[in-house]
Amino acid sequence: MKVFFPTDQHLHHPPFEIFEFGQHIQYYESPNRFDNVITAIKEECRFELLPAENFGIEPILRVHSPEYVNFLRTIYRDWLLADEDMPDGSGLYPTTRPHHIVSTKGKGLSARLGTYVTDLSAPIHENTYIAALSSAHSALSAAKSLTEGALIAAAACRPPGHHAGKQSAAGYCYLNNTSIAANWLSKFGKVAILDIDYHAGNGSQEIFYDRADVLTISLHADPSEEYPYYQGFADETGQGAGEGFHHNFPLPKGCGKEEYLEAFEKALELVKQYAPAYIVVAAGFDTYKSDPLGTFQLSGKTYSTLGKMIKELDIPTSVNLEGGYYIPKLGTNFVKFLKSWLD
Ligand code: SP5
Ligand code: ZN
Repeated sequence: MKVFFPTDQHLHHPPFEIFEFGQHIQYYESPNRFDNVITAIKEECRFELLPAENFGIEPILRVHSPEYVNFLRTIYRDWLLADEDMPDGSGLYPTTRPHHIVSTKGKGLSARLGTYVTDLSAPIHENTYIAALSSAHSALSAAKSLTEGALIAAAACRPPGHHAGKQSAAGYCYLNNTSIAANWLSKFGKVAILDIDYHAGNGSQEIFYDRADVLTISLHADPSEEYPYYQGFADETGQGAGEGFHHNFPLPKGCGKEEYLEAFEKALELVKQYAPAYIVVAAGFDTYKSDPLGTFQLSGKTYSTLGKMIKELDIPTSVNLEGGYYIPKLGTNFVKFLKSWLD
């Protein structure tokens, strides 16, 4: 099995995020996550670890607006050039967030930050854009393997992507790796995105909400209680041509294996009915029992079960790493999931 990795992920390493009550805490989405994953991948000789191929900017611009991509590329440099204040190594956090109304008058740096960054867990640093690009390219590389005949391929994406919208960074995400890969694959046939991260895949939901050629399904903690709070409810089912092609499975805090598998079976039934040519999994492991950001109670064994159940559909599948913050077990959980296709 080919597992692609983003060559520039290490360039993005924010020192902190701003948590509830304004606490500055260590950035959960750290390069240590990636190191743990790569170590685990290297221990299994049936994985072939490969650097991401460069697909250029075009497949990214088919998902994200040019203004937003340009913002990611330039804001840090422009901030420095403008000689604006920034404590050493802090990175850029928005101080305003215009909801719905985005003024066409405000072209200043703070206006740009507030326009495109939705929350305080997606700071922009000097090389954030470069790291995010390489993460997207790793997802594209895995997708490409499927068109070359692979039944399974994976990408150790970092930074993750599923909270990034057409023009918004949020929740550790800048470019929506999974959506970029799914959109690229959609040229070759119908695609289903299956999002099993603890948090709702709101970015992917937004991106494909009015499309019938990419089915989006997300299983996650009920957004009434958990990030991203405003999206991921069961009655959000798509619109226009996309009506009926989005499904959310909000699950209660503390959800265990039984209840999770029940929802997962329903989700797979929907995938089966849709009969896609490809599946793209947004694979977050923050559903793990020890995850510091999650409350679900899944064990490593459950990830093998989930992998096997997807494998049984016999549809070419690419797996992109999303969240997962209990670092000591992140790599083994990812590997347990992937090994389902090898056994
Ligand atoms: C890709 C991904 O998994 N992003 C997750 C972003 C979560 N952002 C933090 C939200 C605040 C969570 N509050 C949890 C309180 C734990 N005591
Ligand atoms: Zn998550």
